[in-house]
Amino acid sequence: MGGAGEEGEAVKPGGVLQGRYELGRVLGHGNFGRVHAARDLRTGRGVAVKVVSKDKVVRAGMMEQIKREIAVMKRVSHPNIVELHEVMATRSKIYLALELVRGGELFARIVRAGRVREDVARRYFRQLVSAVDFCHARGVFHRDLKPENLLIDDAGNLKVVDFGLSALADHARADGLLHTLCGTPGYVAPEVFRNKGYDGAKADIWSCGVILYVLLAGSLPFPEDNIAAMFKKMSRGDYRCPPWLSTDARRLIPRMLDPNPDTRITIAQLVEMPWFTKSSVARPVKAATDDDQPAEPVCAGAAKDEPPETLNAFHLISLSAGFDLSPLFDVEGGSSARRGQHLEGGMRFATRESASGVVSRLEEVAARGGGRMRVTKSGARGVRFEGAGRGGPKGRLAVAADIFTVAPSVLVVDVKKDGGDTLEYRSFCSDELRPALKDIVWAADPQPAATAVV
Ligand code: PIT
Repeated sequence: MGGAGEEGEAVKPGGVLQGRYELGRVLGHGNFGRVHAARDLRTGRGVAVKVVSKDKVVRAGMMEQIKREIAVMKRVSHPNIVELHEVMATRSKIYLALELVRGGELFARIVRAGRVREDVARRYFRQLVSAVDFCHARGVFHRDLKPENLLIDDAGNLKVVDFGLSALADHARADGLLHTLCGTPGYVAPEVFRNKGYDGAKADIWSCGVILYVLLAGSLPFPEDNIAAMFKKMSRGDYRCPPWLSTDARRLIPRMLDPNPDTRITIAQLVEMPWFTKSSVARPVKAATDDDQPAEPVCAGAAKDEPPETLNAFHLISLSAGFDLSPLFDVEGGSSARRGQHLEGGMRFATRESASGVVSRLEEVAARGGGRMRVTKSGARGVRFEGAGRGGPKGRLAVAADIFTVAPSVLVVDVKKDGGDTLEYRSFCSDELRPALKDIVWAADPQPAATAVV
C-alpha cells in the first residue's frame, strides 16, 4: 500500500464522518492517507474508509492520480476487486467508502506461514488472474500488484486494492505504450525499468509471476538489496526455484518471468497452463513418460516428485546438513555446532519418519546389543534407554531421545547423553546409533547447487 500519510485533522476512531460513517480502527495506510474500518450508520454495514488529505495530494501534485484511482475503481466491479461504494469530500479531505475486507493482507499470511501450499496458492492466484484479466479487458492496468495490495476476506477470497498507480489504456502514448516508471522494486517488470515504454498488461503479468513465486517459495525471485544487480538478474531470468515446487509450477513461472515482454505468456495462454487448470481433487499418480518432459524452459532446481506437504521447516532443514540441526536451535553446544560438528555429547536430526517409526527404530538399536541396553521409557515424545550392567566409573551409559514435531510431517529428534561416560556415549552414537538411523535422517539434497534457493 505504501505512501503512508498522517492526518492533520481529527479524523479519529470513534468519530463520525458526514453523519454517516462511524470510524473504527486503522486497517492500513493507502496512498495519501489511512484506511479505517467503519460502520455505515444507516445500514449497520461494515465498510472501509480511505481518508485522503487534499492538501497533501495537491502538494505532491497528485490530484490527477487520485481522480484516476476513483475513475478506475468505478470502472471495475468484480468479486476479486475491492469495491468503491461512494466518494465524499469536504474542503480538506476526500473520503473513499470501500468494501470492507477483514482478513488483512496476503503479505501478512505469507510472512506468518513462510509460504503457501500449492493448492491454496492456486486458489488465490486464479482469483488474482481473474481480477487482472477483468481490468485489462476494461483498459485498466494496475501497475503495483504485490502481496501488500491483495487482501483476503473472511471466506478466504482475494481482493485487489490500491489502484493509486493504475493507468488507463488511453494514457498510452502514440507508440501504444505506457511510459511512467512506477511500481515496487522486486515486483516491477524489467521493461518498466528500461524506460522505453511498456505494455501495461505484460507488466502486470510479470508482477503476477513474482507474486506466484513469492506464494510458493516464500521469498522474492529477485531480492532487492541492490536495484542494479536485481535488474541484471531480472533481465537474464537469473533466479532459482526451490526444490519443493511441482513440475507444473516450474513450467509456469518462467513463462511469466520471461524478461522479454513479447514472448512473455498472455493471460489467455496462462489460464490454459496445467498448473492453473489443475483440479483440487487428488488424482491418481501417473507413471512418468517421455511426454512429461517439458517442452518449454523449466525453472532451475527442478524436482521430479510432487512437493512435500510441509511448510517452511523443510526449507530450514534443507539448509542444515544431515544430522546436525544445531544452527536452528540456541541450546547447548553452540560453539561446536558452529564448527559444524555434533553437539557436545549429543546429536540431532530431522526426519520424515513418523514418531512411532522413530521410537521403534530407537528401541531396535537398544535391543541390538544383546541385552547390553534396556529401554527405561518409551512413548511418542521419545525414548530413554540405558546400559543394563553396572557401567563404568561414571555409571551406566544412558541415552535419551526426545522427539519434536516441527511441521505436520517433519520431526526433529534430539539425542542426548543422560548418564555415563561421554566417550562411551560418543562411540555409541557414531558406531551404532548413527548407522542405524541413517536412512531415516532427512538430509539436504546431495547436489546443493541444484536445490539452492537464491
Ligand atoms: C483494508 C481493508 C479494506 C480496504 C483496504 C484495506 C483498502 C486499502 C487501500 C485502498 C486504496 C488505496 C490503498 C489502499 O489506494 O476493506 O485492510 O484505495
